[in-house]
Amino acid sequence: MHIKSAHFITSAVKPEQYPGADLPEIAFAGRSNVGKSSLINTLVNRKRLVKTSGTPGRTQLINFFVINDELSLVDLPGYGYAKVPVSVKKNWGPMVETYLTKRDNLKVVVLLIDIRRDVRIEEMNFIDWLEHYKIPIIPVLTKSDKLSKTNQMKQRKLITADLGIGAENVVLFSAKSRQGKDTLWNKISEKCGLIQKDD
Ligand SMILES: Nc1nc2c(ncn2[C@@H]2O[C@H](COP(=O)(O)OP(=O)(O)O)[C@@H](O)[C@H]2O)c(=O)[nH]1
Ligand SMILES: [Mg+2]
Repeated sequence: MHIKSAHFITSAVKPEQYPGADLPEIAFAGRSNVGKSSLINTLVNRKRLVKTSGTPGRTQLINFFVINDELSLVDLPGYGYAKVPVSVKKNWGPMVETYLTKRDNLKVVVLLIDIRRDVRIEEMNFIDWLEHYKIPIIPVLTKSDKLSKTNQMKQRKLITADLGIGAENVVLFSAKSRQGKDTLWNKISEKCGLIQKDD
């Protein structure tokens, strides 16, 4: 994907605050600290389009970005971070569910899971829920550089078995080495009906 422009558009907590819905949209979801901001920055070749978090789980807003005036990217607030106040946790579900069910231009959810971790109940519930609403998912295993190639393959096998999908359906990604960047763009482009122009 050749990135000509990448802009922050707005932050929202409710539908009235969402920007227009005329571009195909991709949402990114995952637990706090999974590497979501870093993944988005890597995808769009920007160091700080999305802030990487010193205090994970604090940003409880839905952030919208536009890429090349042709694609909308959405950074969903991370879930499952223990230090987030209960009041903030309570808002996460309804806010994200409203977004996911009401956004007509949403094409796919990129679901991030740390390659070193097990699949937890939150992720299983979230996946069931996305499937129920027929929202396509691209699962991504983040921070692949933290494991040797052998352990990457082991974890991929374990995690995809837990998710009940084929091992080839998951993208191994590293913001550090950029592993998986082109593969992920290809999958996103396919879901959004974009014509791929490589760098
Ligand atoms: N080694 C390594 N560290 C990463 C990678 N992606 C993110 N991190 C680190 O993980 C922490 C959380 O990253 P961030 O992108 O802010 O996660 P977010 O909370 O999901 O948005 C930061 O310290 C990042 O530098 C990666 O691919 N490899
Ligand atoms: Mg973040």
